Amino acid sequence: MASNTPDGSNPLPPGPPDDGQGSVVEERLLQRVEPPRSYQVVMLNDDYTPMEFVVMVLQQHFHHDIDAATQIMLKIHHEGRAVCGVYTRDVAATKVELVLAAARRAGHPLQCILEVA
Ligand code: TYC
Repeated sequence: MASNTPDGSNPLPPGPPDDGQGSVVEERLLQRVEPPRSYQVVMLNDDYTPMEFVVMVLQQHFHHDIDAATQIMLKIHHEGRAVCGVYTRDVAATKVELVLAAARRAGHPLQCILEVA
């Protein structure tokens, strides 16, 4: 923007350009804002973590009811993995941390990971 004082400073705040005709032209800037990426928390099977513990984790940390939690636990048990939930990155990362901390505290090797959904 051109300055309009001798010392080069501009006392006016930046704003829409003046077209010199008494009207103001506002430029429309093309803004593309990408939606935030989604991240899925995936739980992995192992041979040692008790089924009841996995169901409890799915209820407490992912807010599944007992039936859904049991279905997801059985899917992990049979297929090796299942998605527990889909979140923004920070929420998903925090859930992974909390689940791993709870599992270690209880002495279980349960693993869960974060993947781009
Ligand atoms: N496979 C475990 C067992 O037989 C149960 C289990 C399910 C473990 C899901 C981990 O993410 C898991 N006790």
